[in-house]
Amino acid sequence: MFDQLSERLQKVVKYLKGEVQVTEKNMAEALRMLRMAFLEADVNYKVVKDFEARIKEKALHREVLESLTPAQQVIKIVRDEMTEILGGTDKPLQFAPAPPSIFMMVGLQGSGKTTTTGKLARWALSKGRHPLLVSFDLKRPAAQDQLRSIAGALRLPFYAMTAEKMARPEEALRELIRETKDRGHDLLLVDTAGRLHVDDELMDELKLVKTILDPIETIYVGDAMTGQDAVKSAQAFAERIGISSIILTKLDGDARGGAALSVVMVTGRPIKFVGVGEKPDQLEVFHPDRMASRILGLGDMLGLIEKAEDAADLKEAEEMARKLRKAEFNLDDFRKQLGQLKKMGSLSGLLSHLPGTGPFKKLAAADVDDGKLLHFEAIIGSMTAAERDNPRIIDGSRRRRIAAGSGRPVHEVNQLLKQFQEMQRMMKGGAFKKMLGRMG
Ligand SMILES: Nc1nc2c(ncn2[C@@H]2O[C@H](COP(=O)(O)OP(=O)(O)O)[C@@H](O)[C@H]2O)c(=O)[nH]1
Ligand SMILES: [Mg+2]
Repeated sequence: MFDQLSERLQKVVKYLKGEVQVTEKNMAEALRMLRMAFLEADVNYKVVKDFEARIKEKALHREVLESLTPAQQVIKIVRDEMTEILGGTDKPLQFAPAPPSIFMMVGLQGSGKTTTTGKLARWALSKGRHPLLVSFDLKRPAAQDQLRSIAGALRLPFYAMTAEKMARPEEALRELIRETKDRGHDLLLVDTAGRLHVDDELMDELKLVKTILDPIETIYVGDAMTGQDAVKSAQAFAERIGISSIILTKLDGDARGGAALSVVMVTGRPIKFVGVGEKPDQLEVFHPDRMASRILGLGDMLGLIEKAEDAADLKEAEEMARKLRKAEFNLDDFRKQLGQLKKMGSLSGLLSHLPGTGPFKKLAAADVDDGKLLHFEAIIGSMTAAERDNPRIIDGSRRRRIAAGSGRPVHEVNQLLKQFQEMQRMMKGGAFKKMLGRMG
């Protein structure tokens, strides 16, 4: 995957690593190398130009991260920009609030729609969904059989759509949705016909189906090996039908990477999965940041970059550890802890992975989910500074006031205080101090 591009970009990384200082001269050389690598990878020209401009700008005004050399900082900028090009943060597929969720697959013929429909069904199954598969490719009889046999291999039901039914498309599609619900499916995966090129007849047909089905996801499936052609057709589908997500297939055979590096910027839609082979399990969730690091061959530097980014968090964690040792831990600290739960996993979760922390396992099990986290924050937010500092003064009437102030029931206030006390009690206990000692 992206071997050729990766090789070229890793040369740039190596070049920069060899430089102690970032000068105008070596920066220009690095940018030249980057530009060449991208153009040779068949990346959209405009994307390359924007990318170069942003790297230049950021390198000039780079924030100084201690523990990274100037050259490493430039590498980090390149990585961050590549991540942006690939879509930035992870954007998972959407599911409808009221089932069934409908995913409609669109794309040119041979792009991998039918295969990917099967792969996606398998993935959804592993996430506890109950998909139903249907194919709207009615002209080629083989298309129905292909999806039917994919469904069979997954032991999933297949809905047989026919040209006769589709003579009255509105009725046919309503019946399909009714069937989906009646059979208890929460996900309908709709495979569609493709053409060798974008044509009006197909676009009109797909538009009609989309209007009636009103899918929560319209997924463009593109063959990465066709490079900029896949990008152009993605753009056409985006403009004429409207797409919400992209899946690129055949990345296993794509050494250049031009489609992946252009399609998000050109269409404004995220890549959510990539196909890396013909087999049903050869579908990978797409993570822009990991992909950027992989292409740049930054396995070794990744830890370093993360460490630099985490430096601030680290300082805070050290402060927390000091408080824990002295058992000065109050509700303000507890709140900070809650805030970091999401980011780095909870303290208790962390403890549960260490040897000799049996007594803390219970606390780990009591971890709060995201919704509760918000409620707890609201509750602590309704306390006075004195209450946060010394929760022992929170008596019955204070509990009722806090509950009213935060819009949460009293029992939840009690629950929070109990959880806090439990944590405090454990920290004061000998086992915890011994363990902190072992951790250094
Ligand atoms: N190597 C590889 N082949 C793939 C991938 N996805 C699909 N294919 C192959 O591409 C061909 C066309 O796939 P198909 O699903 O029939 O495309 P459709 O016409 O869009 O429905 C088939 O031979 C698939 O096995 C992939 O990720 N990697
Ligand atoms: Mg097909």
